[in-house]
Amino acid sequence: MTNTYQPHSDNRFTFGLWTVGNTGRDPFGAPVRKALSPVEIVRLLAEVGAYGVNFHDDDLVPIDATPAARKKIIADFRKALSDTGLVVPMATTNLFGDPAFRDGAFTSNDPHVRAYALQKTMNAIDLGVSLGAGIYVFWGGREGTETDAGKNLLDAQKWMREAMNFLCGYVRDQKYALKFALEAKPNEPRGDIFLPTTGAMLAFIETLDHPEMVGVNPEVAHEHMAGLNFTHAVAQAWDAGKLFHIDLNDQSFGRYDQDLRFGSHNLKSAFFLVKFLEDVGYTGSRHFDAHAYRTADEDDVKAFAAGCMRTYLILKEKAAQFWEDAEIQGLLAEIVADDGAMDRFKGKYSPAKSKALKAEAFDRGALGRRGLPYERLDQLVVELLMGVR
Ligand code: GLT
Ligand code: MN
Ligand code: MN
Repeated sequence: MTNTYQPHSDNRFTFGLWTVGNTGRDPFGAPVRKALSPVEIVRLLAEVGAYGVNFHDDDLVPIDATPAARKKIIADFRKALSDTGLVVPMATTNLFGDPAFRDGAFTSNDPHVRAYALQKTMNAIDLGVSLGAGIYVFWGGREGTETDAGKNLLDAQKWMREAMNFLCGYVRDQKYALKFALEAKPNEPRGDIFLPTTGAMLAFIETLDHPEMVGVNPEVAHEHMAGLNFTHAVAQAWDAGKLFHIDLNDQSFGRYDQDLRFGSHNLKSAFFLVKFLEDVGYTGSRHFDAHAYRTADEDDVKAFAAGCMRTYLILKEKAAQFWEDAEIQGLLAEIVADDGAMDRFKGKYSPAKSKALKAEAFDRGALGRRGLPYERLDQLVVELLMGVR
């Protein structure tokens, strides 16, 4: 590996404790790797050059830990952070693992579960903030249904809104400098998860009491599972000023949630994503929410983590090359050419403009005869990615 693609703290590359800590357990088989302690994971991430580490409350402190055990775990974790220089930019709550959440957390039909979910989240927010988190992710894996016979869908929306409003109130009350990032997923583990896409989350946010505190955490795999274009979702979030965090991984369409190494499946869409993030100057965490193949041993897990970051950096270099490539830029200039003749119709509505536009004669046939060299342009991008340009 060359040094050019060495991760740097400016890249804001982060991993969750649950990502490199994944033991390979799946619905069909037992763990294949030993469970690493949070301290061991921090050391592993430091070794491969990551910037930060994120966690769910239960990843760091087991849900049934005694107060004494909790204290020791947190102290050891803090020491590992200061020994390695890793930071904690994001934290989140596990609202899906415990059997209590079998029918959801904030949208469970049981008011006791809904109240417990709020309590668990407030405690987890305290923990995350105490370790430095500035972003708090909400992934509602169990918020959904298998059958719509048993849940009032409008109540579910209302409960979700009330929970977010309550927690925004809590954060404001504590004077925490913390923002929320909502992560959508269409299904798995529920048959259908509520607010299944980034677009749905963006619309929901506008119904909250404090929309300015809440943005999104789009995940590559989750939009790809639904057959959607992830970069388009990210662009919409960016345009709305809501791209607070991002989960990078990969996924092939029509499969279960694979959480593959970034760029390992669809290199071309990974390229357009990296290009977008670099073009707009996204400065948030680039969080890899992925895990190694079940065939991996500990060394291969390190190769997996290093690979996520290296692929990102290589694609970043390719994105710069895209802007420097004269032939590509020539075609782009041709595609977006503007002779200025339509300037008088652009921008805000005015009665005079609408009148002039209605009177304009358009040559519809000529408009339709104009071809666009997208084939040539795309082939150049493919060749750039294949390393022959
Ligand atoms: C879980 C899920 C991810 C979420 C994590 C945050 S946990 O692994 O598959 O997409 O981002 O709760
Ligand atoms: Mn996922
Ligand atoms: Mn995720």
